[in-house]
Amino acid sequence: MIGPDIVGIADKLGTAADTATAIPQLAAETGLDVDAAYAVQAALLQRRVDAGQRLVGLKMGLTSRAKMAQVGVDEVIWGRLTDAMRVPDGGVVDPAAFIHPRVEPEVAFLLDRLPEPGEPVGDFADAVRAVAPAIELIDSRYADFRFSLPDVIADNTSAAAFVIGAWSPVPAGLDNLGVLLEVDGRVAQVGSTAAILGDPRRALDEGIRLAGRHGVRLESGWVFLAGAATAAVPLRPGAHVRAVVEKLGTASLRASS
Ligand code: OOG
Ligand code: MG
Repeated sequence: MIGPDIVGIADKLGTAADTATAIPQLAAETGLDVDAAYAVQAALLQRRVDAGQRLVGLKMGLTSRAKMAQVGVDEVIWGRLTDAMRVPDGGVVDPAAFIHPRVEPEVAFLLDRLPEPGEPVGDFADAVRAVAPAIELIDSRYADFRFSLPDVIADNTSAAAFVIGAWSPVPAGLDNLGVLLEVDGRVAQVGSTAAILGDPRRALDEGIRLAGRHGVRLESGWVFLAGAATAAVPLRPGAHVRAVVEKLGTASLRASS
């Protein structure tokens, strides 16, 4: 049996991102299962590397109930981050470069010494050099921001851009820190780091395990986004967005008008 056209599907998704043009969902029609969807994601990353981008880390998706409920998919997923997706803290993004951008508050880890594949993160403080508040800008390439599990995996879990605030040493407890997402100075979402798999540190264990299944090993110096603590909100032109994480500080971005 001939399987789905992995590179052809990656090209469709890559072009949709490059031209900020939504496409219809494609997993059902092309017979894409979860494994084939991760193969598409890898091909999509290769396309970016061929265009001169560099892999700088991984991101988790749907590690909180709020996110699962918002998109109607209830499996933890992971995606890839490149240098071109990084926006400096306080930087400006052009919403017109995206299809229907949304922003969400996250916790980022700067990876240090990673355990061997298959080994759990024994001492988190050894595995992680620093932690920071972050904002992820997600932009599903599918029309109406609607997708199935393999669709969203193939689409690199809607990854589009990210902002990381100042790094700090890992504090004693990360499991119940208050999280706010502010838009134009008003609170748009309220949550807690407890929403991220009970403790964002668990997201790292999951990331190592799930990416390991596809032969991807996390590396020292990589950024790791643990997943949003709250639902995402649409990014409107001119908006000023700030994520605040108790003890860790803030990360912000502005959308040009
Ligand atoms: C999928 C990506 C989810 C998160 O932090 O949960 C994600 C989506 O919502 O489009 O990045
Ligand atoms: Mg996210």
